[in-house]
Amino acid sequence: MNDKTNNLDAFWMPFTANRQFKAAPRLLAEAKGMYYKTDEGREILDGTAGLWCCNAGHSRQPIIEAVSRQIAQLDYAPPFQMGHPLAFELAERLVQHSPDGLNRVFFTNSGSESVDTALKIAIAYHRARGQGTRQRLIGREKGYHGVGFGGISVGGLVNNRKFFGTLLNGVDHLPHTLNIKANAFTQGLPEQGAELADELENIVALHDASTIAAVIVEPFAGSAGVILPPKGYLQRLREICTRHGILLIFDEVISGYGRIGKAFAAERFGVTPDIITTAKGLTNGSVPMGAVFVSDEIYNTFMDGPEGMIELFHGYTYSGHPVAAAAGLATLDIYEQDKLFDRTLELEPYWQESIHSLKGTENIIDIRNLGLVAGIELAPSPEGVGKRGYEVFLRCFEKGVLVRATGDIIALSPPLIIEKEQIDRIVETLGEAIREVA
Ligand code: PXG
Ligand code: PLP
Repeated sequence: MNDKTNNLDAFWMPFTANRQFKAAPRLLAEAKGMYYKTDEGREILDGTAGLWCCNAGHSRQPIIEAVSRQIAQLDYAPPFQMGHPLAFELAERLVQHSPDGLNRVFFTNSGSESVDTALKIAIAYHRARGQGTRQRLIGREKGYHGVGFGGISVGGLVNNRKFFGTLLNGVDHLPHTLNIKANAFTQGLPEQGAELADELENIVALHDASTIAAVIVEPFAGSAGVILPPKGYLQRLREICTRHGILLIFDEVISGYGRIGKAFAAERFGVTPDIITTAKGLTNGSVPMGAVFVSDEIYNTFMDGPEGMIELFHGYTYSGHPVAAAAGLATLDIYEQDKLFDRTLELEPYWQESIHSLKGTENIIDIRNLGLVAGIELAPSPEGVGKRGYEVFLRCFEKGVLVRATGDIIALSPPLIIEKEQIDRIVETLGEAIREVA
């Protein structure tokens, strides 16, 4: 075998410019709390909670211990027609945090699988209650719902779609809600744009409600560069869905588990969907796991046939994996004991003020924030879209701060354990990097 660091050829990296990366790799070797350490021993302040997932900070001792204990006691148990206690315990614990009425949990291994699961449940639900013509799925422009065929079909990021054929049939899209002209530099939710939800009425008029199963949206769009819902927008979507018997799915893979100061964005926004998809923060990023929260009404509809019948022909080898379940339980303990969701709300004003202090910096054309999330949008460089964003990301990494660039938008989503001095450091570093790259 080759020596352990030098041969990077075999691993085809996801969503990465492989040749560029392998020519100048950035390798993370350790993590603790708010910091990564590179393979060269450089400390990197984590401004992104990994990839929006390590909400309680890195390598938390209770999670390490729970996972170690569990793998020694029960490494794996089949989830089909068999069970193990921790999966039931985790589901029970999770529904204590979910909105009223969403008391059933289906386990997956990722956000993409959670989305696929939710879309399939939505279509099968309508069929189970005699409305099998409801098969259409409505997503939104700029939406990100993972990379399965279902998710990219309802998703609205063109690069994630255009290379992969014809995708699912019967999908339509709402318009996105980004309107920099009207809402630039708004702190928190934008005032303008609730009426964009009314576009759903036009889609319903076009296809007829009897053909539509579900609408799926991120409560705020993460991957597309932090696009927030205008005030009243989600309420309107909810009303229109209810009026037409269409299920509303919130994809909370990023917004869940405290990112905007409540267990779920549904609670923060006061809008209850019929299904919530989650992953990432569920196990603090430590072991892959996703969870789909489903309303009692949906679950009960499936529980109607003969008792010996399998009600849903769907599931994963690793649904409710014991080691992931142990990680999930330990993660929930930390969220609860450290009151990290409340902490997020408490820090939000400081975060907002700090991030918006960058206003006026050359090339920043918008700043958006909510909870412990921010999107800083840069004017594209004349040399091409995404170039400036990538350069800023690199500079920040060289200066010891991890940020995320999607195109020319810098997204920030630090662990919820962040301290004010660390917020200052992220904002200062980012400001410097943006000025240097100008
Ligand atoms: N739905 C949403 C809303 C997401 O944000 C997924 C589904 C898919 O989850 P998995 O676990 O299959 O990756 C996501 C994932 C970014 C970025 O840079 C965001 C995600 C993944 C990778 C990068 O913003 N979100
Ligand atoms: N492909 C094959 C050949 C399989 O046997 C299985 C599961 O048994 C799968 C795919 C699905 O794998 P998973 O359940 O891990 O999603």
